[in-house]
Amino acid sequence: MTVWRAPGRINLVGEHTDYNDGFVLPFALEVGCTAAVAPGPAGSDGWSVRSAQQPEPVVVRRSGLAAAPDVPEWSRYVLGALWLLTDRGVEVPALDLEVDSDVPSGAGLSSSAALVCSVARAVDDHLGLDLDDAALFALTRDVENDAVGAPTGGMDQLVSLRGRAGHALFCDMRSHETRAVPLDLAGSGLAVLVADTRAPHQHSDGEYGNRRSGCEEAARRLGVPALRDVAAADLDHALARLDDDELRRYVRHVVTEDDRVLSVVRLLDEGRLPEIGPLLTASHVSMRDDFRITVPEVDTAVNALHGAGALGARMTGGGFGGCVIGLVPESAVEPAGEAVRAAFADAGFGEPSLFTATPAAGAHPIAG
Ligand code: GAF
Repeated sequence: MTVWRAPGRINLVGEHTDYNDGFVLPFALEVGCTAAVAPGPAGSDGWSVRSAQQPEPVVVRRSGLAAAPDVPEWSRYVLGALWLLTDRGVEVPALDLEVDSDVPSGAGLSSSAALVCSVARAVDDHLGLDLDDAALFALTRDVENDAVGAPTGGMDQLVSLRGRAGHALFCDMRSHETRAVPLDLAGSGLAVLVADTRAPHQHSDGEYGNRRSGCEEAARRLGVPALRDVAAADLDHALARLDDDELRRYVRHVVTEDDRVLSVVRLLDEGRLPEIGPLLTASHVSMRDDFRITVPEVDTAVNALHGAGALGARMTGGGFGGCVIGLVPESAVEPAGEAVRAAFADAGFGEPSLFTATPAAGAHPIAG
């Protein structure tokens, strides 16, 4: 049996920039998904998938994606790697797969990337394929885009595969080159406090796709391959060339967000972690006012964190609910958590879940 674990993630800054070929700065979490792969029982010729979080196993015949049967969505995140490897000419034998995740689902912490990446690494290892970093990344991104049909941008898979303990991962989403950047929270007496708002992700799939196609349309009208190609210094000029207010707001968010990622990376490289706070907050304001992907629960949590002494706070992930992060002095973790709880109670929102997050390792094998 071959067993791998891959983590969920927090994105420190750089939201909705990945599918614009831009920059992101996520870090891997302790929570993750464990995938175990074993040969199928003698005489079996299919693939069987079990999840500790799902009541029914799923068993399918071996095939490529075009011949894939209709199966529950969760299992497509697992079987996707097998379908796509088959399409790429790999003879995938009968297998039994088992997955078990402790990433809260629907919280915007990338439970799906943890699932996809743990399976891809375990299958690669079990079959001795020895896929390189680029091929593993392409496989995991394609599982989500092609086998599941979610038009996501690849950041989550990249950090789940390549994250490093004690570091954030600076990713260039055009070249897919990555560099670990020190994020020594304890050394600065700071903590990343996470507030899972548990706000329902209403319409999030359609809204995500709309933002993505809006950005692509703006790039087309501006005559650039992607919004990454609009330099921050040329932003005003680019905005003046667009007559659609919605597209102008999208462009302003993406261009300024790319710039914020570069600024945060520069500060971290110079050992100036406490100074990134205002950039995190500016990112939130841009998501709220320009990209318009926040919801009242998220904005309430950000305001409460600021009121309780956070150096900066922002929503993390795709938006329309999910988690907020606050960069807070260690001594303020408890009161800041209480402030979020109190603000939620006052607003009549459900109870949020609060925890601190430290940068952990990306996908790694576990003794089977
Ligand atoms: C989701 C997507 F999966 C990522 O690719 C990214 O676009 C993110 O939303 C927003 O930054 O997590």
